[in-house]
Amino acid sequence: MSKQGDIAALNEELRENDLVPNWDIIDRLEDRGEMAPHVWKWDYIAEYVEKANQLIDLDEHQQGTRRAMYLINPSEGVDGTSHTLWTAIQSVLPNEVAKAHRHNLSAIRFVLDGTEGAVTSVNGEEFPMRTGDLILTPPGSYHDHINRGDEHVVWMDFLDISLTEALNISHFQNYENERHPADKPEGYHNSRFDDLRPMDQHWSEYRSSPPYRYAWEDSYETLQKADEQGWGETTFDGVCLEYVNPATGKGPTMPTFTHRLQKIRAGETTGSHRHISTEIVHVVDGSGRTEVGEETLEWEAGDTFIVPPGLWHAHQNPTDDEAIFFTTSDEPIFERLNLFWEETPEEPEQSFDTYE
Ligand code: GTQ
Ligand code: FE2
Repeated sequence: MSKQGDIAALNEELRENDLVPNWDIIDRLEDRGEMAPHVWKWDYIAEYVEKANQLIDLDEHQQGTRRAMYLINPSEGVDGTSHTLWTAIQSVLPNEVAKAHRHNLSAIRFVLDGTEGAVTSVNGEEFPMRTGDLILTPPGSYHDHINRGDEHVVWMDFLDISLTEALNISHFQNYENERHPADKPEGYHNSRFDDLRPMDQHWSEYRSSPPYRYAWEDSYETLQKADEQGWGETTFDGVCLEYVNPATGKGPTMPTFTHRLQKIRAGETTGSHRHISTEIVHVVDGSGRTEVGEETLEWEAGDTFIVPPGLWHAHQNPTDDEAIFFTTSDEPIFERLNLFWEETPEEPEQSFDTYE
């Protein structure tokens, strides 16, 4: 017996009563925009850093304001750098303070142009900001940035703002004073996570990595050792190491995102793979290109590019010099939700996925 009657009228009546019919919306659930590959070039970013340095006076803005510019994804439907992360370029001038606050967002700094005397203060310890350093600001930790040097300091921020916005939980709180007291000696946090640790050390103090500084000279030296000694080699990412949580010795770096240091050797072309996670790649050194889906992204030192979810990609370094990447991935979110997948030419993804 076939059904009869006015479906459109029923649909309308349902909506008037705060009900939505599945039979009218099911097609739209997959109708999202696709993120396109994109490169942000350092040459114009550097110019805008200078302009912002000249125009923006932090003291004329409210306490939590930063001289930070977000790398916004031009793809429709992406509100931020990716669906999960916001990346910013931030600068602090000599004698300037970016005032104390805290938030439930996870944040990290990767220093692009370090200065003697520039520090980020996290939960009572001042961490020096030298070029190439990675410094963690776990959720809930008070932090301010201060520059006692003679030159500006410039770094990249990575925060999980797209995610906390989607979950409607972003929360910021200014500290009662401009600076949070920095009463801990330099090296306090790193020392606590060294090879020898207190007998009663409990990790519950932090629900993520602690405040921590991965000094560039150590990170880079380890990457070079990994290459020379033949460990850390990967099929798709050159020589690739993860910045681990010092409390557990394992990744991810932060609860919702993780960081890697990569080396694409002179003349190397990596294998091609794809995954549901998004990668934001900052080129620390070298030049080359990355094939992402149908596009070829050309990059050089200082540039930042994005590898969208679900697109096949391979890195190429056709030059005689190494290329170094500081890479950020939101893979931990998918891992924790049991949603992660990766596909390689040899191992096709077995579970169904929505990308063709
Ligand atoms: O430096 O504390 O780019 O709280 C965005 C939010 C930087 C910071 C950002 C922040 C900060
Ligand atoms: Fe902050």
